[in-house]
Amino acid sequence: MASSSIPVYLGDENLTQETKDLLSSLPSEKGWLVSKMYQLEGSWHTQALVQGIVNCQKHFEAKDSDVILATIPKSGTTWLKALLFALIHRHKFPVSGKHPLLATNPHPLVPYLEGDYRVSPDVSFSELPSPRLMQTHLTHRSLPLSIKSSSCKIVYCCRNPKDVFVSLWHFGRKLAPEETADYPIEKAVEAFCQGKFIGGPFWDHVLEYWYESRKNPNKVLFVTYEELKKQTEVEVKRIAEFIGCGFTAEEEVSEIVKLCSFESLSKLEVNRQGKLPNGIESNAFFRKGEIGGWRDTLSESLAEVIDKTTEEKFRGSGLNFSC
Ligand code: PAP
Repeated sequence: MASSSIPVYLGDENLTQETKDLLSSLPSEKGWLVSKMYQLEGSWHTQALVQGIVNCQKHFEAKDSDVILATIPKSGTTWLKALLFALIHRHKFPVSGKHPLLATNPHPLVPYLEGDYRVSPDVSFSELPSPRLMQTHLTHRSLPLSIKSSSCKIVYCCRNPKDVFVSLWHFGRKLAPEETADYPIEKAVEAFCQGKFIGGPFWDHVLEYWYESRKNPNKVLFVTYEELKKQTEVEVKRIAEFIGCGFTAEEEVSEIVKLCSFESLSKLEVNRQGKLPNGIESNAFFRKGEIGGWRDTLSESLAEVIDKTTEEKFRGSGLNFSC
């Protein structure tokens, strides 16, 4: 397919010669969202993201006070961005007031590290209030060294792989209808299980952070979308404690939970209409927001294919997803 049909945010503008040289040395494949994706350090990315990752690895300097949200796409990024933003800034922005989340989609409120570095290495996060809150889809192994060596905190959220796949499937069809039109779901499941999708493989991404969280629980907090959904207040308090802004006995956590819930955020005008600065429609990040929502998209046999791969990949790790 001609590159002119690729949405702007997946395009190849602003690529430096250095990136082009690097891209020509990387394994590449046709993806189900983009005509071509490239494998860098074990994961698959668009060409623009490869440039963003390299820039970010070279130039990003983490501070000890930073909080980094890490996810593989479709695992709860939007929800956690909202929750972490509301938690960290709850004294500056009380829920009872004119909260930024009422007027702005969670994505622009929390910078996307390697995404912001796509166009240029000259990125400054100096305008961010302290503690700085940023988000990444990078694997643990690809994180800029300063994130690993500083005392900054990493909150990692994962989600059951069938819901991740289905969420990604619908997102892809909405974002790039022409690119995905001739991509049958059976082929997409196969690609997902082989790890060949933007951000994949799922398994390695999750396992790397899972083991890191066990090795270094003060550095990496492992959260699941499912637990967050089932006992939101408990999990939100645990996250707040971890990032150093725990709740006092008098403080109410329920207001933040309500503000950031799927029901509240998805109804807001700002999340129903318009586009984000990167050109993606704001409402593309709010679809169903359920546990086990995969059932209305995946046949039993395709679900089994993902289950079987999950079982193989997670065997012996202590991780499993039963929903
Ligand atoms: P991203 O990584 O591309 O930013 P991400 O936010 O992780 O996407 O995933 C979107 C999913 O989170 C959607 O799931 P679904 O397709 O299964 O419905 C979206 O509905 C869900 N989601 C968004 N906001 C919330 C929220 N506040 N609470 C629960 N789920 C949410």
